[in-house]
Amino acid sequence: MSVQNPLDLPDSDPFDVARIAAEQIAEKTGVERHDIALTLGSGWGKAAELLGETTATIPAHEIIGFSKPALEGHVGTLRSVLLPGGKRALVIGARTHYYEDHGVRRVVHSVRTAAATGVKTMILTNGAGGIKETWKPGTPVLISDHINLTADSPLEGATFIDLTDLYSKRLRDLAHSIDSTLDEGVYCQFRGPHYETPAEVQMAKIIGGHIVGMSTALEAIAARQSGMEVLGMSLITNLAAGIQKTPLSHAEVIEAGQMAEPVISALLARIVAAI
Ligand code: 8IG
Repeated sequence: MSVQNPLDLPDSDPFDVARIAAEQIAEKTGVERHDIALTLGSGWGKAAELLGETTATIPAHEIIGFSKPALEGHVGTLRSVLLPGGKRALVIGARTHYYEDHGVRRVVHSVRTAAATGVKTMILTNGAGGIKETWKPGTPVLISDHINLTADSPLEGATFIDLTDLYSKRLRDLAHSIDSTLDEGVYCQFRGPHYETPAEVQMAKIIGGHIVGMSTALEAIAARQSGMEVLGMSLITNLAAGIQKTPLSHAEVIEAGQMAEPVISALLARIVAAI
């Protein structure tokens, strides 16, 4: 664990670090406030180009609290995008995963920073495994709720936050008005980085899960704590272990993401334009 990152210092306040990060973003982008933020997970990256005009691109590690990306296929940049309607979007292409073992503060730092830049709508996207057999690789799904199986939380101390309607019904309805065929599902966040065993996938199904992944739930909790409205979307890149008969491979997951990317990115851009 790097001691250079102020989030790792026990007496630092993660919200102070997020405020400084937001000031640095304002300075480097020339944009005082952002309205919408998007975290683009695997398969969603092309949306950055389709949303509007990119007016600034910053390597995320130049901003306080951000880590260098750990994973191939994850672009470590923050972009400021001018949307057609005049709103400003902050596009986060630098996700720190829980399995990287840098602690939850670093996992949710981008979300807290987005809130500190003025963002009211947080869009969290990911690549994930599907439990519903009717979903094919390449299917985008709205997240309707989550089950957090990390046994961790971004909240520190006795901070009680209501998570009813965490994944905004209003924003899901809006997404449905753009594409009425969009299905919804409950996202189960596992710690990873291993994929699940078939028995774990069956457990997730029995407890009410439809999607298995390694991000998003902790970020959504932090987004709600910061008062933002959350829209969550998963790209089903593979059926979960045991649901699909063949073993899971990271290469296949990347390939399914690349195939679906133009279609789902265009869909996301249309949803954002309607917000
Ligand atoms: I892409 O099948 C992707 N991410 N936990 N399980 C979990 N995460 C994933 C999966 C999956 N596919």
